[in-house]
Amino acid sequence: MTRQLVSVIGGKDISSPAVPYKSINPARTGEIVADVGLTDAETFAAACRVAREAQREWARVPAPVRGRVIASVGRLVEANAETLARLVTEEIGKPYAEALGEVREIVDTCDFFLGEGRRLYGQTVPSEMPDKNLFTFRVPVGVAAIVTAGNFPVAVPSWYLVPALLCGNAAVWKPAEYAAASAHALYRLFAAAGLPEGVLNLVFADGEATFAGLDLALTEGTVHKVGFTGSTAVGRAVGELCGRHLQSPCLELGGKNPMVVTPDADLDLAVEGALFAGFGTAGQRCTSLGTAIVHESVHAEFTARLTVAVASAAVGDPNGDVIYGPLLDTRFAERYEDYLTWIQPHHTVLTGPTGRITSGNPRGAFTGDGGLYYHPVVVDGVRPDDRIFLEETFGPLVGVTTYSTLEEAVELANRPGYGLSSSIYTTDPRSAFRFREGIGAGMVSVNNSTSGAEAHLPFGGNGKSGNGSRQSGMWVLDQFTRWQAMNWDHSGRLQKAQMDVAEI
Ligand code: UN1
Repeated sequence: MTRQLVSVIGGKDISSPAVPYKSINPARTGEIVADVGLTDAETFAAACRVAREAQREWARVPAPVRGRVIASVGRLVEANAETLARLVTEEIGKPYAEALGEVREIVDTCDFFLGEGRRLYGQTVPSEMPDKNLFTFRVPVGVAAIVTAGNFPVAVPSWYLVPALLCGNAAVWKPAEYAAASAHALYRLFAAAGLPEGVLNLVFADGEATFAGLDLALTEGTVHKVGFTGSTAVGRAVGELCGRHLQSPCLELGGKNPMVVTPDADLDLAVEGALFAGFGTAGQRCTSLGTAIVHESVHAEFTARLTVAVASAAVGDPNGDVIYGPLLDTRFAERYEDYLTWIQPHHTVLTGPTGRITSGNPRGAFTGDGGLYYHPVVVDGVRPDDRIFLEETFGPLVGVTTYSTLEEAVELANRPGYGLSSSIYTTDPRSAFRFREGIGAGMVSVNNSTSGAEAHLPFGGNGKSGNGSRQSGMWVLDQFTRWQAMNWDHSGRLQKAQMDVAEI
């Protein structure tokens, strides 16, 4: 029987209003994974009110005890890892091995933050006056509204939810509709870990209801931090909305992530890196490779080897041993098909057909059930003003261009104006450091993939990739707490800062 899913607010299922939505299996588009009831803006705002109430109590729970709840979340996710990963594979077509890795990333995040419950350090700061003490405290922000994409339907939400809850906030989580079943399964594991009702709420809503609901909640003062992962266009709108309410959101947006290949690079490694970064997850990571910027002296060799590697990579059933499965959802497939029209006559497609794999697929993809499978595409001869060079395509497509000096490579790498991830393949440490200094990205890999960040380094971007906010590790604490400064004068007299400074 198909799953019937509705929002959960204050621990209760909210079945009206419920606009019907079907989450489908992208490997078999006739198969419904869940019937989802999408709710409206008023219900979104109601969830924020419930969260606000629950948050006051939750903030009073000692942080080490909150850390124990996070530890239980980690244990429960670990115990249910295979079931959760299978569901992710079924719902968004992510190969099972990758889905299991994604679930692992939740456990890693819990491992990191359960200990933070015993730290959450503040500071003592010297005063300019005698008999006066200065302190800082981390204070929870209040309610976090978390709006997430479906390409990482469980790991990326946990990057927000785990630290937000650990810090003493409540959360209203609005996942992508097309990943509703995966989100609901993760929500249930959080709830089973002993979170009080109302501290975490799950709201299924479309974009319009979410925006209107957020606007309402921000006006009412029941949301204090918005976390958003998704496209640059929507992120801009979220940023504008938050700005009107004097809030700075945590924005994790798109990427056009470059890889530079220097003349001295290990080309086998570079090709393997390009294959994984460009085609892993069907190129649908925000950290996926966009353009390979290859030194002109190794361009012919690099493209020849990459073409061979791509030709032998299996695309198909995400339960099998494949590099990637179907695209996430029909909406994404349609958008990707539009990006394919950006391929220009001056480009050279090195890999054969570019569109949907419909029949007679040589790569072993199971096409009979309307799976959203697409050919891997490598486009050579990309120029810096091509749309394919400048914009994120979010599909299995990698562009290739050449450079002659490292300065030029850095300039090309920065040109699209995104700034999430980047990589350089080189055996020369000077090139690696010069690249790091010049690149505008928040993340730099040397001899490694643009994608696949570990869950305890700062994750985030600049420019069109975000507003400079960082997720993961201790850096995300600054998103979910605010610094409170305290001064305590025990001199018995009114000492005035700047006016009563002690003289030697
Ligand atoms: C995303 O696509 O939104 O670095 C996040 C990576 C993953 C996360 C990607 N750990 O590729």
